Amino acid sequence: MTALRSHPRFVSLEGGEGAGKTTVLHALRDALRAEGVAVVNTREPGGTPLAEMIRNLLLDPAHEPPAAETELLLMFAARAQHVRETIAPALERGAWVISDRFTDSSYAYQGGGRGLDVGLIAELERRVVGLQPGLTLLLDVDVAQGRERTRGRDLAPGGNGPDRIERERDEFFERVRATYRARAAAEPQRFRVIDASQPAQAVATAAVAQLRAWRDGAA
Ligand code: Z5A
Repeated sequence: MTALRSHPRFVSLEGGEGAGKTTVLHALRDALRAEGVAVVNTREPGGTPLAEMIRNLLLDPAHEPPAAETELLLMFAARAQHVRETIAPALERGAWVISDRFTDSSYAYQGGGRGLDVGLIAELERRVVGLQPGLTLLLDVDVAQGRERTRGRDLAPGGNGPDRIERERDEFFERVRATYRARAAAEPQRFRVIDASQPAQAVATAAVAQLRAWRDGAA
């Protein structure tokens, strides 16, 4: 694969910690299924058995911390598998695919957060992934507000505690957020930015409205 192809039935959700992607993922799936449309919900890193194993290597704080470059390449190794085994087959069957995170996360976290070369990320995207969502919904929320939400979840009884990346400092997540916002501003035809500081139901309603508007406009 050497070119980047956009697919109109491929939608990604992006955002920082506690943006509320999980609720939105379910709301988008339910809205499409109510119209009789086949939908595959998936996530990154992950989405296939092998990619989920890579996810565990990446996020479990018990493992040796990967170098930034190792982290980037493992994200792309998982993504290469995810695209070939889950996303492309679903799109070929005619289903919609909604992914909780995709390549924009690598630009935001490994590019913005870790400071890795954006040219390298773009090269990996073009040569290893070759696919881009037709629509990307960016759930944008203030870093402190988002982290407060995940802290509540992680520290609740039965919570798993913060994963390795969640343990980063606020400055890291400020760079992640700034990178997302810059990417959204640079690609307004693909991105829709949703104010994720609202209550969860309002965020989900806004996301469903954006998906419908985009689909009806793209059809
Ligand atoms: N990562 C990367 O670095 N590079 C890459 O290329 C890729 C990923 C693909 C994935 O772990 C980590 O991998 C992630 C990026 C990195 N880093 N971190 N940290 P993950 O999937 O486990 O983490 P996440 O995607 O960030 O999940 P999250 O923190 O849970 O965010 P979320 O899915 O958007 O939030 P949520 O689960 O829907 O909600 C979190 C809590 O907030 C929960 O208790 C909700 O009830 C509450 N919540 C959600 N929305 C609201 C609203 N609107 N009001 C009040 N409370 C809310």
